Amino acid sequence: MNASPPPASLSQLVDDHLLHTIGVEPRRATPVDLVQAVSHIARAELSERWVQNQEQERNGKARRVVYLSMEFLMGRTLCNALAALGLTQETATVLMQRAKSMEDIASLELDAALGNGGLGRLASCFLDSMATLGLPSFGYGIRYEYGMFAQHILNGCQMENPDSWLKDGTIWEFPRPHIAYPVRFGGWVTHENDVARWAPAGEVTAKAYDMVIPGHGTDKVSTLRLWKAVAPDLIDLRAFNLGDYGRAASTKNEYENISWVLYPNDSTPAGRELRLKQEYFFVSASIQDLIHRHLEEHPGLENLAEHVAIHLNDTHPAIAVAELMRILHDDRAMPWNKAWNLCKAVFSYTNHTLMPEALETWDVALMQSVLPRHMEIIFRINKEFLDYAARLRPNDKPFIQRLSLIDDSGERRVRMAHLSVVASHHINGVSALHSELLTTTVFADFAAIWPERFTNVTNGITPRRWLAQANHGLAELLDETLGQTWRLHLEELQRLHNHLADIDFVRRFMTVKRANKARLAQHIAHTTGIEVNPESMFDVHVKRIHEYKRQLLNVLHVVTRYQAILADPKADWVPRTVIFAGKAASSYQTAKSIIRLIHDIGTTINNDPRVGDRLKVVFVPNYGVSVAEIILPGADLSEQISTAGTEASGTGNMKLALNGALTIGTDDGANIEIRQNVGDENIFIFGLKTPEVRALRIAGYHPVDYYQQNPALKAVLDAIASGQFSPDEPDRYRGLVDTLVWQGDHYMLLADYASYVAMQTKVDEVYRQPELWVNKAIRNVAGMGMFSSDRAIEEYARRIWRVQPDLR
Ligand code: 26W
Repeated sequence: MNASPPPASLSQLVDDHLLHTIGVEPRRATPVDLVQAVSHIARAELSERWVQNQEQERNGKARRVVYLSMEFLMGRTLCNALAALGLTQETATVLMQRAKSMEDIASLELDAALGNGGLGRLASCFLDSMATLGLPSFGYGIRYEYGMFAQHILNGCQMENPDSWLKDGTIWEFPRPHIAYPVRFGGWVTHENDVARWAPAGEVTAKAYDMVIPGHGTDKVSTLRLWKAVAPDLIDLRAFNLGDYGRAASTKNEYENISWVLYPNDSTPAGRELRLKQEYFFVSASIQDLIHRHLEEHPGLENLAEHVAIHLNDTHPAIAVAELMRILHDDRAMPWNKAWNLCKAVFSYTNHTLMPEALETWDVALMQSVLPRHMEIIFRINKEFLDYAARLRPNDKPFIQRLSLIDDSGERRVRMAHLSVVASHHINGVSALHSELLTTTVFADFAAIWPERFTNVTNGITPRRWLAQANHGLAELLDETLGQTWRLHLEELQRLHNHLADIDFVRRFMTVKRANKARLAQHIAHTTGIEVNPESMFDVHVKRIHEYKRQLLNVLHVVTRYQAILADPKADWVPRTVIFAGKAASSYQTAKSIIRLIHDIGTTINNDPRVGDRLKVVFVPNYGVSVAEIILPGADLSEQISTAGTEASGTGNMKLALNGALTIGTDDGANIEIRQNVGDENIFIFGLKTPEVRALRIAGYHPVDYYQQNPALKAVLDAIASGQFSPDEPDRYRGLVDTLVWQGDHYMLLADYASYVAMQTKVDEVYRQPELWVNKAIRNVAGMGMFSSDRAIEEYARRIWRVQPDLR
């Protein structure tokens, strides 16, 4: 393991950094100074490891994974870095000597929130696992100046504030001023003797900033290289020299805005020119960079596929296919077929959503104007592919139309998912169900042609952040019970089954949960002003706010319970605190309205003296990685209630179960595999299954029937629609209720309502028996071994990338 300096010398190092790097007298150091000094120590160690690692990889001419992702939700770095470097204990001691706690110091760091939700966090968990497994790997993304917006709540409404995470700089990045590439846009293409020449209209420079990703229990690191857009000096200077500073500034901005802001949308593609430019910008820089590094080690590009595996994290980087073709064929004169075969040997692609509205397409005209040569390349790829398909099924025009990379049904659009599939040797979904649905629905025609390309890799999460770091209490208990190796071999949690009857262990498990709930209650009080009782059941629903995730179904249950409590206050109610958190895309009005409804209902219920402690509803603001680290360990019940067939996987479900929460959920995404791993009796599955959802849609779904036939449901919907929770504006939620009762209830909340409410009653019954509950909670933790991102990355490495982990 890692040799770490003893506390005395660490303390000395802290003083040195305070004096020389930060420039303060150690005795007068503020907490901000201290966090900086400690971070510098970790940074220096990471830097050393990075240099060694790069050297080894160069010498070994290692085959590398290149992970292209528009999003990385990194969260804070300090605690993770200290843990990976084996410095946590010593640092805590040194800080204690200075009357500071690690938690207080660590919480001063801002989250790096360069992502929207699950897809971005998955990318960060994967980097952690790639480093830990010693997989030669590079993540590439954008160094957004502004990440995911900060969410504030004003009178129950979501307000978005810019996330200026770089305003004071970040200590964790390594600027690489000499690593820079030109990225070109627009212009036109000419053809001469079969050779295309692209004359671009504009150019921006991509500059590299590296984040070093430490592996745990190893000296290995991985790199996250983020690109910043900078106007080329030349353009600046021309106007500048003419004394036209205004124009110089505006030209500069026009180019540099490419890396300014993360598109805060996880459901509908933005479809805007700036987004397309972002995608091409980071992809082009990354491909140029990987080619440059390849050519440092090899004489040519013929063997590129033997040395790099390029992974597309969803279709956002799919333009990489056309970019690599352009570089190989146009710039380096490789014959088209040879270049295309190389592409197919290099790329692989993960799909993260089945929802048709989230599948990316680009207007052909827009692509022609921003990337004229790439559009031509896509047309040629399409033509050759469709010729091939037509030979397979002659005279089947609808088949060809369905397969085409170009959607001709209206304004012509490029289907980025089709481009990704055609170019990839492997395509995977993110849970068993999702991968199966991919091959039977959106990609059914492709699966008919190339069944061998389609596979599944169920998502995973890193136990280092989501258990060791987020839940010190449980981590310590596991260390004492199982030893420390579960961090790297999560399947060892299985051995907890041997401790189910160990009264001391069980009692300590309960004590840990109780302490985590107290910590969460404090956070709730601090951020919302609402006092909640840690003795009550903490019922947690945290994730992006989206209709398909059905926060509204949870709300229906809450109101049902409220009405039932009022009707029968003397019944033996299990006290519950229902905890929501999550952001709504800024333009997604329905999601914002759901946030407001949660607040309105909370205000009514929390202040109703007839309810007392039996029910509380809170909304924790600004959900993100660091807030999740507080909420997840304090949860008793995990809400995973998407309409069956809509949630590709979910990863919050894994994080909650790993922290000892029981799941109430539908037969959807990774819930199904969680059920298989924890056992049917330790999870509360309800509602329609995917085929039943489909059958009901086909047969004709009439939500109004459910409304009329279920008096409890009707009472709940009537109460919301009539303004019982919004007396100052009685019609505020009529529209929301109408979408359910009268406008088709697309996500079938009303169809699942009865079985959901019944299952919640079962949850209460189990919770009333603390020994039974804790037994199930322990079995959940014990069953989570396969949901480590290490397992997921091992599968990618072996089955998709064919890369050998350089093991520990
Ligand atoms: C272009 C707009 C956009 C941006 C992001 C559309 C769609 C996305 C992502 C697909 C949203 C996302 O985060 N998807 C989630 O990915 C997780 C990791 O695989 C899954 O666990 C979630 O089920 C899936 O919703």
